[in-house]
Amino acid sequence: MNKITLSAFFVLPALLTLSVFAKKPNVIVIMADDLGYGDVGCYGAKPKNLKTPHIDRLAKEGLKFTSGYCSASTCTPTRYSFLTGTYAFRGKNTGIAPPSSPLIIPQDIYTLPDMFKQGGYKTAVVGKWHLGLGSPGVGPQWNDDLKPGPLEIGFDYSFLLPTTNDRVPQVYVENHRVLNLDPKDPLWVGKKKPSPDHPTGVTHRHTLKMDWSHGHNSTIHNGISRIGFYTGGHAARFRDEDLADKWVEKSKEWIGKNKDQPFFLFFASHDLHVPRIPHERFRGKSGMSYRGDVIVQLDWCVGEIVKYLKKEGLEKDTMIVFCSDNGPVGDDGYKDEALEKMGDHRAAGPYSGGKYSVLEGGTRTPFITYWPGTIKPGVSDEMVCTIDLATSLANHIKVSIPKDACLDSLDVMDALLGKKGAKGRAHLVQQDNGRGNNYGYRVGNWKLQRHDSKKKRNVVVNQKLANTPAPRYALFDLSKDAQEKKNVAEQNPEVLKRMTEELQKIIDDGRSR
Ligand code: NG6
Ligand code: CA
Repeated sequence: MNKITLSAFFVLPALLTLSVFAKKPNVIVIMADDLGYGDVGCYGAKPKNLKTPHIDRLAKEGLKFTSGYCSASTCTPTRYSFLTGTYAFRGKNTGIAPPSSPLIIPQDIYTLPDMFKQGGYKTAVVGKWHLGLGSPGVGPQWNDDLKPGPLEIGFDYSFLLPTTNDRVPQVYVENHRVLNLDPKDPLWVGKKKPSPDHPTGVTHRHTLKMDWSHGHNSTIHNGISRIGFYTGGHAARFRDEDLADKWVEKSKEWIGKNKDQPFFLFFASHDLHVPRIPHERFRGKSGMSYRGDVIVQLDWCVGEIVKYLKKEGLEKDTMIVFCSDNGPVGDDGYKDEALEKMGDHRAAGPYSGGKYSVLEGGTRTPFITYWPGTIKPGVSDEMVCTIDLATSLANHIKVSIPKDACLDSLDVMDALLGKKGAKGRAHLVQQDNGRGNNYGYRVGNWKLQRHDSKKKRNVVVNQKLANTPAPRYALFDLSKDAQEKKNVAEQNPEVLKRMTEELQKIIDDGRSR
């Protein structure tokens, strides 16, 4: 080989590799908690002081989806599906995770972060986890290594609120360890009162800074009683007020350290989950209750992330997906005046139902893709779901997902990028909580509701349970009836039959990809 061919032999592949890598965007998924379709300005929020300029900017300069979904109307199953690309009803124990839950994503399952790592990315999760920690049957060992957890299912770094902040304990978990835990003051977490005189939301209700309305009356920390009991770990405990700041701080820190190769960051905000405790500087900003103020706080976080990307010169190399884990809820267990101060605000936008429900308001949420220079600004009516991100992004960065993984994650990348004529999903299964409850099934403008759970067989209208029990199957035409009020099953027997069978087939087949 002469000199020229020799150098071409080495340099060309290197250049090719470089150009392939240059096209791999960093990906940040910002997942809000309990944020409804109508809760932000760009999706129609009207209250005068409920301003969301940073989220609105993502929508204005990116692609705003009108049919963007999460796959379940509660947190754990949506997050399970987002990270595994598989409908949560196929998995075990995928309903709302209790404080002592072990990791519910089996370690041998191929995940979204595995996919990114295969594609040469660095991966991190910062914020609310709520997918359990520790081995099956054992659960979290709070004073020891907390594993398996995110690091065992594909993340290089994790900085977590382990469950959800209305559940104990209020400590950060960085990688395998509770941060700042003093071994002389071990952390104990349990289901039962640790001693007869342990103060709780029942015995010390008068001392609470935010009263509970249902559940949430066990151990008190920071003047707020929670689900579950704990003692110890005092040096490790955080203030609810500081969570949002911490997520931003840790995200910036991690991006700063990892910006020289492609990265994937799952920014899992705790806003607007209960207890809704905004930082002091956001109090009263929305003119609504704390529920409004934490929306303003969430918006601030989005602004900080974008500002940081700009500062680091990463804005054009980074795709942001903004979404939510389920629809809105008013009173979710604390007396925080969310419902009282809602006024005319329609948290679920034009839809009915919300968190816990298979009506559109339960899973249709704000969903925005933003990638300056690549995604053309606009609005898309294509149907996309958080469950699709695994396959869509894999195909984009040229990673092939094993055949037996991400069983319900469809490639809708062209739709996410707003390419002309690109199609989203043709069908979507929506679920409420764990296995065997209720389903929604949307195909085009048709929406089938299937109510399996006897105890929940009620139609949720505007976040209140209506008296009329729902029939097992009901059919709605979303083009005329976004609120799912008029069951047209009898008038459309063929559609009902077809959709009922299709839904059953998707469940029975064990996969839809
Ligand atoms: C419910 C809690 C609710 C919330 C939800 C999980 C009670 C009475 N209700 O069991 O407050 O924590 O679980 O929300 O305890 S999620 O967004 O994480 O799914
Ligand atoms: Ca949630």
